[in-house]
Amino acid sequence: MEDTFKSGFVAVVGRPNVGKSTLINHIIKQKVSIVSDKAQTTRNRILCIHTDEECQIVFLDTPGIHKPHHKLGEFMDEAAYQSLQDIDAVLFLISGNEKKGPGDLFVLDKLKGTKVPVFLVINKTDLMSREEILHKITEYNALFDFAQIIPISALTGDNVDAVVDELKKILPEGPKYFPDDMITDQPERLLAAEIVREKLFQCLRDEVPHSIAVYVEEMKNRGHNKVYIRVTVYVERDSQKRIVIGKNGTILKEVGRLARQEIEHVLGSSVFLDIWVKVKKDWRNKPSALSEFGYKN
Ligand code: GDP
Ligand code: K
Ligand code: MG
Repeated sequence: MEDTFKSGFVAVVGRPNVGKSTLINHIIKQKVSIVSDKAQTTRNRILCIHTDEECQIVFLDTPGIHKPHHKLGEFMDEAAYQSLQDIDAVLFLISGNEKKGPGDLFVLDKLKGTKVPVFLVINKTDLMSREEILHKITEYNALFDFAQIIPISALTGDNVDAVVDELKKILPEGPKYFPDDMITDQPERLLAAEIVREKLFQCLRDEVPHSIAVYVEEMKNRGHNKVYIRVTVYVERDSQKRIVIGKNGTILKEVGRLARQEIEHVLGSSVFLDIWVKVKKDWRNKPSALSEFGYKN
């Protein structure tokens, strides 16, 4: 029998903090190295590329799959819809140790129209009993016609290989789109901005203002293995600025600490992270502001 190489694009979706980044880090088993400086938006980016002897899987982020708000919501929603047209499968992640919430249901609703296989990944099984895992499977089976349900722990790595194996089964025959050693196309700036944005979501949880944009203003080397990064967090109102900064600056300090750690890990150098919060009124409804933030190209 002839060996055929398989390849394809897989969208990774799920509300914040379900473990998408942790899973991706585990799949590529090394820190993300930067391979390209090509300008692109944050709308439909490559999270990572898995390549082995049999297949290449390009994992894509689809940030548009969350509740639309204002103009930004429209742009992102369209992009999200587009991205669901050109892919071969969807990985839908949930936190198995938490009750399903509106965030999970919203994402699931968005997936209803897709024609490609949707895989449910029940993450954080290290925090669950066997009974709880079985219960989750039954619960979600009733909601959607999943191609497969895969319980994993992205943290411990338990059953993560099954994700790649199951995807491999349904991928079409295809070429190697990217070189073997390329594992992401994210420019450093966007990566840094994305990490800060994630930590904001993590620290603010439900309080996170919908109108938030993170922009890396400056990124430069400062001596050997030292990087200075200046980031601006844009919000629409003073009240939102106060939320982001937190009482006595505690929230922003924690965001900075967590983001710095992760950026250092990703870049492999020590980082001085300088985060500022600025109010830019109604930025989402101004097309000029949108293009400034990179949502139009
Ligand atoms: P994302 O927002 O979906 O990308 O989620 P992250 O990958 O950033 O993970 C959010 C939090 O959940 C982090 O604190 C992770 O360490 C934690 N986490 C992710 N996967 C697991 C898991 O399998 N088990 C446990 N216990 N924690 C996890
Ligand atoms: K996160
Ligand atoms: Mg993430």
